[in-house]
Amino acid sequence: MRDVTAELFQKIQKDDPNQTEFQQAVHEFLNSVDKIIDDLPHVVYHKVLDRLIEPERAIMFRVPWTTDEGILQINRGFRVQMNSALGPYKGGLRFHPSVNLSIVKFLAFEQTFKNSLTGLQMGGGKGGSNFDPKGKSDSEVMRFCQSFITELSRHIGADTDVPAGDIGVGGREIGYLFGQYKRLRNEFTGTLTGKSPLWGGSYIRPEATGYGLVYLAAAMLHDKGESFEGKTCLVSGSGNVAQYTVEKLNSLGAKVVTLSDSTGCIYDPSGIDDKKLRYVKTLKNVTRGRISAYAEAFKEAEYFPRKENGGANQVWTFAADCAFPCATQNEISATDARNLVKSNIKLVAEGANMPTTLEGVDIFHDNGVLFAPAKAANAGGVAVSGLEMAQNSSRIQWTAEKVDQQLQRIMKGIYANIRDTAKHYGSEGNLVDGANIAGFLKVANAMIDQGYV
Ligand code: NDP
Ligand code: 2IT
Repeated sequence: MRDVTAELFQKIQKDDPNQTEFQQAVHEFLNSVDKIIDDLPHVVYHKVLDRLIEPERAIMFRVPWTTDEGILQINRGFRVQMNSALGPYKGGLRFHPSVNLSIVKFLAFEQTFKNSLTGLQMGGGKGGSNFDPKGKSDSEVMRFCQSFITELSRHIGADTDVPAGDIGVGGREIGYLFGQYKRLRNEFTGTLTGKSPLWGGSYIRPEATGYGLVYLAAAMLHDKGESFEGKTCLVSGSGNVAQYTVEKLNSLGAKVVTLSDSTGCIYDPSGIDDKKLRYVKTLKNVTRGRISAYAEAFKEAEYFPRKENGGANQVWTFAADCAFPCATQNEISATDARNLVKSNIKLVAEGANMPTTLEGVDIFHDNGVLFAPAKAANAGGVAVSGLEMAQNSSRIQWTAEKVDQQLQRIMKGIYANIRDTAKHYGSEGNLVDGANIAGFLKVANAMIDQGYV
């Protein structure tokens, strides 16, 4: 790294030594920006860089709630309002026991550039809680959501900050959050996205991240004269993003052979077809069971419990053409990346946020794997959230076909932008550089126009 970027990185290491996920996201970003910073007007862009890594605002609050047995509970809530240069803060809420300030900051940082790449008017933010929805009743989740939004409602609004879902926050939670927000404010506005299309949501929002991921990956393959027809694919996770990734891959003639959750993974060499996918959707979205049940329902599949104490992630050990990490951050280590390269993987597209470690990304690049970084590849979800905001502002609802067409247009546009930006700045084929540089320049130029705030 050059002096300016190295100094910035040392600063965040010194200021927040425990924020390892945030440091990782910033490190990857600075590595890309480093390649162009000397060619930009010096003081101007340096001064923007040091503002970009500091959230405009970070809110932390307590969330008191009670169990069905009446036992008093407490959790921590967060909202990091990272950057509003391009529009109201926009980004999801994550409910998972691992959530802390480092994770919310890394997600809000990534979100800022992702939202910029969509071409829509959205700033970057992220929030959540260390609340664990697993094993909680519907009424416990409802009381938690009502308490969470009671505090957060002071800080958000349709023109201020518009939250949505992420890990542990889907349609059920958005409904509970929206209902309480409406009572508190006495207004029906588009302050949350991911709402049901019955009452203000956009068609295709649930599908958007997975579909968008496959649209972008298809555009990459198309550039090489290839398609998904007949390709074997690995997908990790089994939640929202994973489910709709499988659905779109199936429709394009690919065969998906894996899914996973935090307890282990399944391998189904005959492929997770649409009938089996319906089973997964019920298992995960309705009965909220474990993926191990898949191997009991379908005898051709095998279940592999997750190994304790690290080691290789089993999902990435099966032979395939393409891989789609759709669970969580750092689920592809250097060892996992080497395993994928050994089995001749052609393409890796990130559905989750930052699922590949920095070493893993280098291994893919060094071995000629087509690699689509999260901030571009999974932007379809927030893009349709942006379209939901537009529909809410104009108080109309578009058809599913219209939203899907817009999503395809946006994902193809993102791919062309990051491919061409990488080439323009001497990093041809490196879409990590393409996404970081394109995202950075748009946000930075807006900040300069607005007086470096
Ligand atoms: P869901 O809660 O619907 O599903 C998450 C899946 O990942 C579950 O299978 C879960 O397993 C697994 N998982 C979560 N945490 C871990 C962990 N620490 N170790 C192993 N497995 C884990 O979330 P989404 O599908 O919405 O999100 C998945 C990823 O996609 C996240 O990185 C999210 O940030 C990203 N993303 C989501 C978007 C969206 O619109 N929802 C948009 C863009 C990105 P288990 O059930 O056992 O916890
Ligand atoms: O990481 C993400 O882009 C999301 N969780 C979706 C955010 C949104 O506002 O739709």
